[in-house]
Amino acid sequence: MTVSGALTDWGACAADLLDDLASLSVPGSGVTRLPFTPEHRAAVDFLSARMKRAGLAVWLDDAGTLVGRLEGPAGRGTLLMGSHQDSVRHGGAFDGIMGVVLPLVALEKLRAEGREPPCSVEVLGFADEEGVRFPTALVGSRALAGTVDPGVLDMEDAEGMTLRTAMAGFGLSPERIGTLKRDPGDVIGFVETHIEQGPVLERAGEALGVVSAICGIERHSIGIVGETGHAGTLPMEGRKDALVAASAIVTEVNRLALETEGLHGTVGAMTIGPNVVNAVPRVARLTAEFRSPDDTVRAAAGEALHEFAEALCERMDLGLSCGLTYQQPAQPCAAGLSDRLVKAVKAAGGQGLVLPSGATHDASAMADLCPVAMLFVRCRGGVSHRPEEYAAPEDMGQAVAVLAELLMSLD
Ligand code: HGY
Ligand code: MN
Ligand code: MN
Repeated sequence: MTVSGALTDWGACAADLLDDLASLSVPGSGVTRLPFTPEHRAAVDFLSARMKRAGLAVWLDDAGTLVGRLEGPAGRGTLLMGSHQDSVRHGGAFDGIMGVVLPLVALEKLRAEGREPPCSVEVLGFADEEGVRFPTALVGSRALAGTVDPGVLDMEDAEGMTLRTAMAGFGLSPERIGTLKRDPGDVIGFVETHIEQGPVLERAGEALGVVSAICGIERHSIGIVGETGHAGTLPMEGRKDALVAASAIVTEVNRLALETEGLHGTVGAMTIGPNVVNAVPRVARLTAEFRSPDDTVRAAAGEALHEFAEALCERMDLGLSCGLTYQQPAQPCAAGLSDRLVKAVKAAGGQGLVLPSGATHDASAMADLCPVAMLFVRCRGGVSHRPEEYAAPEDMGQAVAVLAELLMSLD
């Protein structure tokens, strides 16, 4: 904690906490903290202690969401804040977790100034937003919104462990995730603070921005089965090479996205078998992801890809399984809450820039429960999902001040 007289450098305080949290990771480059793992447990323990020290009541709900609650005046409702604790593999130290730390530090700031929010406040740390370990995502936020599909509990990670088993092993009762819906009558809204993960604020010379809308996303799991054989003796004619088909699908995802306005398409994960240098690949498993601010554009791309894969595997006499495993519609942010954020950003010296989000967030799921707004923090070089991801302490300090003023504006 950096303290100079009565004035605390809240940005430096946040940076110190994020430094500590970044070490709660699988060893290796960047941060790797997947849901329902020892690293997740270490982050929950670290944040719980800090929340208790800030005077919050703390618990872990049965979806694995860490909740820190500051009770406010009766009948004044609750403002929910927070983001996700999980990271991608070899990711950055800010994506998600910064959105748990900054509202917590904002509450510490108000407490240090002897100011009490005019409503109850909860700081939430969702377990799994990235969907890296299991082929689903937003389980925690969807549980609070009452939209979670219990079927996701049977989804498996790469080791064959189901989400249900992983959650039970984390000390949770996963069968209760359908009971966690919050009362919309009590929830004022959800405000998520997040690193921008793009270059817009840096190019505009702005520390903070307010999100207009969050893009939609869908993910497809694709499995291809052919025949293996000796790389030197199996004739080229008529080979049933699963990787040749997978490569054509990767190229098609890229072509669709390049040729369609406002569409992003990515194959980020693939495995092949038997994966040996001198045998023809028999199986290939890959995930194809499409994103767009326009849901019809995104869905059309998903359908086009399915048709392409079916025709290709028919031609090559290969087995194909292709299923949509995750989707989240595009989501505009709420005008009222966003306007309050813009006002607070301007009061902190910013322009109050408003920009769309190409990344997806828990706020999309929370919008089924309550009004949502997002505060973006400048991201150095627009780099994210990489160890070099970085937000400056002074920008985080401004965000803390904005969140504190937003809370006090709810009077
Ligand atoms: O992939 C995303 O947009 C987010 O970081 N989960
Ligand atoms: Mn991310
Ligand atoms: Mn994120």
